[in-house]
Amino acid sequence: MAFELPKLPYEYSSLEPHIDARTMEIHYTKHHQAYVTNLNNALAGTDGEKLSIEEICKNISKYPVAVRNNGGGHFNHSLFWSIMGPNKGGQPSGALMEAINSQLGGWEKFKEDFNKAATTRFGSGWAWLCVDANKKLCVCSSPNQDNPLMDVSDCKGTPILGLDVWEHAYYLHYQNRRPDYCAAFWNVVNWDEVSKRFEQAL
Ligand code: MN3
Repeated sequence: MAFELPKLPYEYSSLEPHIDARTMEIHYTKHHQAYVTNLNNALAGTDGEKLSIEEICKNISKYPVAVRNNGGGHFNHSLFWSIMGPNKGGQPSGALMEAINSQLGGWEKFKEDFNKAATTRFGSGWAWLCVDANKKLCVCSSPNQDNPLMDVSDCKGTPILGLDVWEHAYYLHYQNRRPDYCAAFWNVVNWDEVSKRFEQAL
């Protein structure tokens, strides 16, 4: 079965003023769609067509680079849309907040480390909050469309929060001001979804 663009759970304009509607529309309908189309083309006629995107990522070293780039792009953007939403932001609660406090040095330290991962990633890539193999939270970044599920990744784990720092994600509104985009991101994080992913990863 071919991979499909997941439905966006809100309007393009829903994340304004933090992420503008035009950026959302192009990002979703052009960039993400291209990853899906190119992934399907790269997997056509292979056993990969029967697998989930997570299973493919976990064994990505066995696939051609087109699957790594486009499969990563599909997984990463599907996660990205889901962990944002209108009227979100604030802080997580419950078990996730307790884990941030006990494992990542608290809320402010976590935000600082995540922002640093996002702003210092050279070129294109992603910043992540993950649950690692020991069920502990960790913050890291990856280049291009790699992600922590991939067996080739330096940073490994189950991503529960991700921030796209490719220029296509912010250039129309923020131009070269990646730190401003990273700061604005906190206003649209859907912590209920991140918490759900945290519980599932444990
Ligand atoms: Mn993108």
